[in-house]
Parts: sequence; structure tokens; C-alpha cells
Amino acid sequence: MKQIFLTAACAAALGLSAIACGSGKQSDTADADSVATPAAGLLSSLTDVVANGKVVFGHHDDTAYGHDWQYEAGRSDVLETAGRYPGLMNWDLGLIEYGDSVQLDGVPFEFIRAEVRAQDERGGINAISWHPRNPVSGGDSWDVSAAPVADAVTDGTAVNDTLRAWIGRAADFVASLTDADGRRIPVLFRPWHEHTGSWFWWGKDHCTPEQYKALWRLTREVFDARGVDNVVWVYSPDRIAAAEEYTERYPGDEYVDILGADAYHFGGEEGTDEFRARVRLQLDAAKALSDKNGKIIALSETGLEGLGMDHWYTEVLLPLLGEYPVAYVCVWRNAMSTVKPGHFYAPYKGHSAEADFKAFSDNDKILMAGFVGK
Ligand code: BMA
Repeated sequence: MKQIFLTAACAAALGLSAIACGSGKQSDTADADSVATPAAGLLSSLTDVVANGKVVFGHHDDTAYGHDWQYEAGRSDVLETAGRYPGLMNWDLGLIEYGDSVQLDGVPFEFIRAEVRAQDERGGINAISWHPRNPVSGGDSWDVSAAPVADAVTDGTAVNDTLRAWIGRAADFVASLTDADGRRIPVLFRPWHEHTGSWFWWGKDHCTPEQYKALWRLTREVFDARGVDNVVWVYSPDRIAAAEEYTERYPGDEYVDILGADAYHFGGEEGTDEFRARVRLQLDAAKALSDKNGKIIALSETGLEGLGMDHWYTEVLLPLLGEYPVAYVCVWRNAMSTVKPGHFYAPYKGHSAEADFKAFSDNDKILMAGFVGK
């Protein structure tokens, strides 16, 4: 990943959130106090992507496993169907909070560290999501039997101590992602995602807007106290009933770099119109905020589980990407069929949507690995 030097003014022009850019250390004099962060380099690349009318294609856990394989060096269902690795790979930190060595879907953290570096070396980018466990019930992210956010954001409580420690472990892992020269590799980080739904313990029915915003502030506080400078922060609401819901829990421009949207296609062919409407409602809201604050936007998670439509990529996704200046789009994982049958979002070798996916990835607009620095 190319490194760039920026002044505070440049960083502001790029829309980089204040703290990631080293606020507090900045001055108005360009030479006196230029800042160079890996995060700024990544944001700059993505700003170029948007300016050139392109979109980076991403896939979760791309090289960890696929439809019928796992942990085979160099393998990727996307590579085997599109002919190239995705431009973005997403990795999830679930269970890092416990200090475990393997994340929630069985991927070793050391594997993730190596793959982040490999993806960086091939001219692609990396993103990180996090499904932490419920700090009160001990259940998973989807366990909403206890609502811990109110206590978690209140200093002096046991849950606050726990969450600070958990976020600290996530921050330490992210800070430890380095290239062969020891330089930190920038990543997109998308904490507390899909909070406009109520399926996660940080979701809308389980905390107030103020508490949710405080959760972001707490997260930034812990990362920034450690000097983690390789994070581009992504805000990613899921479904909303009206545009106002997109901003209701927005933590503020100083905490966020990219305005994302998570939106899945449900119900196969029949669900297409509903999916389009949902993506448009969310991206219209992201775009409206972006018009005010200059941040770039993204379709941070999407997909059609099981890919039951052979032309979904060229006929549903690609036209939608053409309607908005999104920097990237990321589809979810291809679980091994023996572990979670039918849970895949990119085709695999021999799947009937293979040719369509290849055409999608070959489209001029779509960026696969190798795009960085070009
Ligand atoms: C969900 C599914 C689960 C997985 C979780 C975290 O969308 O893919 O099987 O455990 O994400 O990666």
C-alpha cells in the first residue's frame, strides 16, 4: 500500500476523520507538522477509485475457505471463477475479545494476519468486521437476552472495563497488521454494524441513539489511546424505514471516514424490486450525508445467499453500482457446503452463475486485486 504524506488541511479535504489523521498533533503549517498515516493512504486510494468512476469488489474470508475446500494455499472461489482475486478481502475479529487464537468461523488469527499481508502485496485492500460476544450474557453477537450498551458506555462499571479490554484486544490486533518492512497495513474497520436492525446486542432496540454513539466514542478512545493509525472507519447501518434513520445514530464526522450500507437480497427473483428499493433508500441517505460532509460512500455488505439467480451480478448488482458513487462493494462468505450448506454469495467453479460473475468482474467499472497504485 503506497504511503502518502498529508497535512491536516489535505486530510480534511479527503474527509479523513480527525483522530485517525492525528488530530491534536496537527498544525496549520504544512511543513512543520505533516502527518502520514497508513489510513490516509487507503482513504486516498479509495477517493481515486470514486473519482475514476470505479468500484472495488470485495469478498469475506476469500482465501480461508470456499464451497468445497478450506485452507489450501492460494485458493479462492473468486479467483477460480473470475480469474483474479477480489480487490478487497474482509476478515472478522469475532472472539478476539476473548484472546482466542481462532475467530468465530474457525479462521485462525495468524492466518488472517498472513492473508492481510498477502492481499496488500498483490495490490488489494483489506476490511475488518467484528462480531464480539455479548459482554453480559456471554452469548454471541446475536444474543439479545441482555442489553449491555448502557452500562458498557458508563465509566466505572464492570461492563465498561470488560468492553475497554475487548476493544483493546481488537485494536492491538489491527495495529499488528504489518507488511514485510514492518509498516502497518491500512484496513477498513466497520464496528457495531447493522445497528438499525435489532439482531445484534448493539442494535436499535437494545440501546438509545446516545448510547450507541457513545459506543463509537469509546471505541475510538481505546484505539486512539494506542496510537492505531491504520484504520479507516466505516459506518454501516442496515435496513431503514426512512432516510432520517440513517443519521439518527451517526456518531459524527470526527469518528467516521466512510458512509456504508449493508443490504442483502432476500426472496430470490421475486425479491429483486424490494432489494433495489432498500439499497436505494440506504444509499440515497448515505449520499445525502456525503453531499454535506464530503465522505465517500460504500455498499459495505451485500449478497444473494445461495446465488439462485444466474445473472444477479450483471443484472441486479452492477446496475445498482452504476447509480451511486460507491467506493467498494463487499459480498459475504462462501461457507463450505459441509459446514453451512447453501451459504455462499460468490459462485464457485462449476456453479451456473460463473460466466455472469466473470463478466461482472471483467466490467471496466469493477476493480479486482492489483488495482492499488495503478
Ligand atoms: C453470518 C453467517 C454466519 C457467520 C457470521 C459471522 O452472516 O455467515 O454463519 O458466523 O456471519 O461471520
